[in-house]
Amino acid sequence: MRASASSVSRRRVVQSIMALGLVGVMGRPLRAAGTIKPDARSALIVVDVQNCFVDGGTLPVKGGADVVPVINKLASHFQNIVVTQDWHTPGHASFASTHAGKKPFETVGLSYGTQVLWPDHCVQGSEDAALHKDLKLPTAQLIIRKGFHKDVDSYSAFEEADRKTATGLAAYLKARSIDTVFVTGLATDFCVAWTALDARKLGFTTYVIEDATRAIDLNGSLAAAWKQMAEAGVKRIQAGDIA
Ligand code: VGL
Ligand code: ZN
Repeated sequence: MRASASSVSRRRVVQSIMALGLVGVMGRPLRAAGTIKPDARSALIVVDVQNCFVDGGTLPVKGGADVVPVINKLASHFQNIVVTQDWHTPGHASFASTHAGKKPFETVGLSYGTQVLWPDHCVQGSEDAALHKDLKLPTAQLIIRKGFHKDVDSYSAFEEADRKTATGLAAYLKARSIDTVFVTGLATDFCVAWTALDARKLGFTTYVIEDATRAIDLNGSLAAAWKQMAEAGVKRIQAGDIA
């Protein structure tokens, strides 16, 4: 039996949707696989892929090392790559050990607001603070270190936790005409989220590549971070979405 005109055109529509890879899976937003193409105005930001945040480190993030091969592969798609390092002084204000009677993962009030307290981690110049040995980013152009003021933390790669002190990253990117950032690394719900939220605030088109991140997830912090990022217009994508 010959197909009717309407069934032919319906089939064509279905075929072109399939060809574009626009097949939605369980409520995920429809997006063609491999269709986001970073250009000269795009930068990959690799947040805190350091020994401290993987197994054997001082503040290990579950599955943290799994992001390394994903990020190494993503790197080939980017002309601009920025790497960050959490880079604390000994006795840093974000360390529980600095505050008498406090334990890691409790909070304390500091001059700029509530601070989560962490185990001592990523101390400047230590092996713990070094980049993961398997991270291969030979084309990266900038390493930005943050959290080096003893009394102020800095989850964000753009602005310290006092919400006043800039790291200089925004000016660097803008001076180089970069208007779009793709954020990866550790941890999704702290340094990645704060970096992505600040990027939006500063006017960058902002993507977080979810499978190139891993989370700490402290008291629901991961769900809260994704909600805040969605509200701020951060685009949540997967590594396979990048062409
Ligand atoms: C981070 C907690 C403390 C992070 C840094 O990189 O997400 N988290 N310092
Ligand atoms: Zn830190």
